[in-house]
Amino acid sequence: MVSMAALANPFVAILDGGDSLGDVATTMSVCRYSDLAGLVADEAALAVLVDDGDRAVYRVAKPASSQFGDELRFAVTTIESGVIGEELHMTKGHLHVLPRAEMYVGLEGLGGVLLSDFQRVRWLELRPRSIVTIPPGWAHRAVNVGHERLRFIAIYPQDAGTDYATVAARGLGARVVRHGDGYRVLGGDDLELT
Ligand code: M6P
Ligand code: ZN
Repeated sequence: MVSMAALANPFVAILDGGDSLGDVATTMSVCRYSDLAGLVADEAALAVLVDDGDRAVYRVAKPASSQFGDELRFAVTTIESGVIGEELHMTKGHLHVLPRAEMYVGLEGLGGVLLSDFQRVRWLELRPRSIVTIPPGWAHRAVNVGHERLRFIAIYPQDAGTDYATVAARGLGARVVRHGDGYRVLGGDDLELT
């Protein structure tokens, strides 16, 4: 039997529509334009935005970290609406270090998730009440394609780990750009975009 000392405490978090997780101790991280250097198609457009106040592109609220590797964790991510040149606001994107899955549950706004296993690229729309599944081995990036903020919950194993270097070096094989009032996914020639 597992000793009592080894068990984490169950808890409930209540989303209030803002960044609060109710009574749960929360850590917030903020990603600004400057944090997206090296990841966007139009670095010159990014430099202008960095000089012009370097606003936050997205923020992530998580319960304060736990020490147990076999727990599930969650994060609430809010991506503001906007573009960098033509490219829509997005997360940095990462691959899990371990072969771990993740799920995104849409709360507000219109967006999508770009996924790549470095052979194939997938684009899955993320809207309120959508559940996007990210299998192990697929790098992933969320994109806000709407005109309001995009907010979603991510649920993943605590020990998944985030490898940013692979996505920075190889990209995700596609970019999501504003097209009229909507958007378009531009895929690389050598990749199957489905
Ligand atoms: C989701 C989850 C988090 C991630 C966040 C921002 O909430 O996937 O684990 O940190 O999006 O994405 P990134 O880490 O790629 O900046
Ligand atoms: Zn992830």
